[in-house]
Amino acid sequence: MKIAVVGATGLVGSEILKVLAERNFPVSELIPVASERSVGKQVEFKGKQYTVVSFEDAIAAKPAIAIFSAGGGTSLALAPKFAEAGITVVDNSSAWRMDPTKKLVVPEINAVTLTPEDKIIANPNCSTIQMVVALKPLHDRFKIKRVVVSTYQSVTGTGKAAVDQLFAERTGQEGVDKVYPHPIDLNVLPHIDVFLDNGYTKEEMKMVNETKKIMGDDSIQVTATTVRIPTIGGHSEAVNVEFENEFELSEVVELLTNAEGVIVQDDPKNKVYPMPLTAHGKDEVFVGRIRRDESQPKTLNMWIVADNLRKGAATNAVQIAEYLMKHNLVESEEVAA
Ligand code: A2P
Ligand code: 11C
Repeated sequence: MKIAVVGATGLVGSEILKVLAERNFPVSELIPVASERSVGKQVEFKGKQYTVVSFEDAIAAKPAIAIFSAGGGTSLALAPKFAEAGITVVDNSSAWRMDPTKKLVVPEINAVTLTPEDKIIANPNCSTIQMVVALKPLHDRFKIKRVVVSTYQSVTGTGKAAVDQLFAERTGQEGVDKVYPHPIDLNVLPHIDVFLDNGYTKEEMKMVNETKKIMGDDSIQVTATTVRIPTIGGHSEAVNVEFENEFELSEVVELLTNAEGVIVQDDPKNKVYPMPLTAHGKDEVFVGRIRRDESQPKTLNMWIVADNLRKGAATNAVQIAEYLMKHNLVESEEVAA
């Protein structure tokens, strides 16, 4: 299957290339796309070099699927052009997520809703994806009433320039562009994306709104505080969940242990719990510190960690592409033949 990766030179884009290769996605032709300034550059895929092309050339090559990770503005401008040409877009940006005509997909939860008419499919925000993967099996069993989440998010969520800022601060390197308004090394910023009129950040409201849409349940109440920390391996989340129904802790652990895409790492006596260092490069969502909230009934605390560039972005997008291919939901000469 011909696959275009728009934003192939970026952090998520490079991860998409890695994940496509690792999962042995049957790529008959890779079409890497980036901004005009990168056209002609080389990217590596499965040990071979591929030349970055313009979006016009990518559309002309008629891939079956284009996985986008080039920012919201680029997606708004370019995804419809790909879709009009019959190419199914899986978009990592926030551009289309809350559009009621677009699906917001985490394969373990709602890929079954996809049809061949879905030409622009939205990939949720990384901090939302890892949370809902762990929440869904619990919601199905105990019905979630309210979620209070605080995040500890990796600088990789901001892109290459942010990783450069962190390491420049750490090594004293001068002349590197600053993408955060304050130092990030040895610091913590309670600020991800822009502030909105209600005092929350856009990242916080993504967690509120996207959770309801993916779970297909507007009654779930979510409140979030999203925080950037100087780490690179993944995003961590302290999640407090209040259920409608009473639960047994052992059943929570059992449900999470059996949940697709979840690995329980919960042996605090032996100092076993999820961390960004150990989640780095992995496709699963790791859950630990599972315990009852002793301050009120029917309420649980847990700690969720995942590599935001993998399950939070590249892996989720590639899993959507795998689902589309497996269920014949895209226009592809290879599939039709
Ligand atoms: P480029 O490398 O040419 O700037 P990151 O978030 O890690 O900074 O990556 C952003 C990705 O989006 C890069 O691959 C970048 O390409 C790409 N990109 C930015 N603007 C456009 C655009 N207008 N068209 C296509 N790709 C774009
Ligand atoms: C971050 N969650 O960590 C953001 C990055 O809506 O896809 C992803 C932004 C998005 O900064």
